[in-house]
Amino acid sequence: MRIDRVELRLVGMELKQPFTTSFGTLSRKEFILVTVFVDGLLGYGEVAALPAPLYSYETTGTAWLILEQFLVPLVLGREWSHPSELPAWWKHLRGHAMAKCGLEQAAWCAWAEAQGVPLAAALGGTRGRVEVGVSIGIQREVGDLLRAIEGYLARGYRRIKIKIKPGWDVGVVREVRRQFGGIPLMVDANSAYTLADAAHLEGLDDFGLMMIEQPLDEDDLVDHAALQRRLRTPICLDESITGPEAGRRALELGSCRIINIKVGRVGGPTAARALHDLARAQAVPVWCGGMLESGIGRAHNLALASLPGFTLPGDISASDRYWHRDLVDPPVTMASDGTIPVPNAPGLGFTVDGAYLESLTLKKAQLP
Ligand code: OSB
Ligand code: MG
Repeated sequence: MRIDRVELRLVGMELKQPFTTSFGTLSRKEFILVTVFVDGLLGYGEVAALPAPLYSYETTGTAWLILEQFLVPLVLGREWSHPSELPAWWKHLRGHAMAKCGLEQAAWCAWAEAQGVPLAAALGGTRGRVEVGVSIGIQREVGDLLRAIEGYLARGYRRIKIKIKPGWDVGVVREVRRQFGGIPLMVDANSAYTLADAAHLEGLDDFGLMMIEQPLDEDDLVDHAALQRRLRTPICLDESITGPEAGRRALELGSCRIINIKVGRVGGPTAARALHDLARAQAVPVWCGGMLESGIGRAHNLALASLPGFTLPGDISASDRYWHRDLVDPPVTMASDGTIPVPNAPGLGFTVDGAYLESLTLKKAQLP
């Protein structure tokens, strides 16, 4: 197979409600969509990077530059037989996992289509449906949070994740437990704490949380290990797990007991699958994280989450949790039992609404 042409688009979509984490508020999603043209077929990938370097150092701007100047020139016109060959071509380029992922995803999508197999099957997925949860941002008042949780539980979401930060943590979790009892509940700090907060975080141990996600710094596996020794609540790492190697080190050090796998953060589907395999071999549960993706990134996440080691509900909510109108038609929908079916049509398994996509496109580049 050969990629003859790549199209990059900067796409802007308004979120239904602003999403607030310990690092800031997003009210609009701007992201890069990568389209590859392979032997007369199309493949789509979505770059997870946000407009500002708040979650990780990558941004839509850096990803555009790295794709245009380094990654796309490496792939144009070059022969391959399987998409898992591509990461070796850019292994010497440091970092920029999300930019790499967007291009690799597009190659997987085109390859699956060419083979006539669903993306999930191409990756080795075994589940027909995946269990999903919802990630709820920091609210103005606890009452707003309680109402939001009530609404998502009523729709059937299998797990509630609430974002926390200093000042919006133990007291809020207490209120949620008081109101909703033993629902599957977890918290995500996006690195808002330090080891000096360990005694305070021990207060979360009283609430039977499924896990606490990324309490400390991205680059600090050592302090996470120290914190995990003090907490009964399992630590789940997100930002820290930049690839399979980081996952191996974290498990060896005891920095976490659960891993959030985000395909963009780890550098693409091949790395995500390798990380899944490594965790599974050690019986460490993983789940699929999200970056407020459009239906295209969501389709890639669904395929990944169909792998057998994804045993916990993922941050793969239905399209209508984020968007008034999604890029794919029909949108991603969740059944009332809190599961989303994994598409079984060849390739992406969702139809991209070309005219709507065009209307959301802010910038376009054709390479070459
Ligand atoms: O830390 O998991 C995170 C969104 C943007 C950046 C980071 C995170 C998130 C989410 C939302 O939690 C997950 C989703 O629903 O896509
Ligand atoms: Mg997270």
